[in-house]
Amino acid sequence: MEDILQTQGFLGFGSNIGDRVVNINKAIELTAEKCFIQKVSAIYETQSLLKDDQTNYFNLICSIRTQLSPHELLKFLQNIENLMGRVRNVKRWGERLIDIDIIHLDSVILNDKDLTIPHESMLDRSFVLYPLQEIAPNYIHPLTGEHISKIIEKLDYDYKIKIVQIV
Ligand code: A4P
Ligand code: MG
Repeated sequence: MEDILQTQGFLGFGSNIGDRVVNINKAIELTAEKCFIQKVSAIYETQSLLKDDQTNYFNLICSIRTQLSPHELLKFLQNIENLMGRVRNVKRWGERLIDIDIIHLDSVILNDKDLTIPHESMLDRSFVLYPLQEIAPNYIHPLTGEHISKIIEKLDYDYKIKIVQIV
């Protein structure tokens, strides 16, 4: 019964300040307090969206199951960002200690002032799509109906994505 109530989804983690591996691992550990972590992708290094002189980002996707509603999940994840000391930058797409985005939640289609699911920019972002394909190779986007491999094929730019080898 409990399992039926759980939503399956994908979260995206990003960091480009401080020890990026430590930050992402810490954020996953805190996420696990209210979400069952199913699969975790490798860490991918990418150039910033602004293609400016910010430090490269480390990005990762994980699949989860949770009993939280979409807005409860957003609040919970924003609490983690705050708890970890994220300072919100006035500059759009400025650097950040940790960013946790809800990429997809089951069949949830939502677009209100606080939350858009699936994540509105996921189709253009190599650092979402490659790790998502790694852990969900049969992923189909709920709005376009497209297979993940097709979406990746259509990407205009890959933000110089590469897998980070952790030693
Ligand atoms: N929000 C709406 N939908 C969602 C969702 N699905 N998941 C709202 C999470 N949040 C969602 O987010 C701003 C508001 O988005 C929230 O209040 C929430 O209600 P934020 O984390 O406070 O600020 P932000 O992340 O700076 O905003 P924004 O514009 O959403 O930025 P993005 O799209 O998250 O991009 N470059 C690389 N290489 N890798 C990255 O991960 N990330 C960003 C941030 C910039 N450049 C990057 C990367
Ligand atoms: Mg964000």
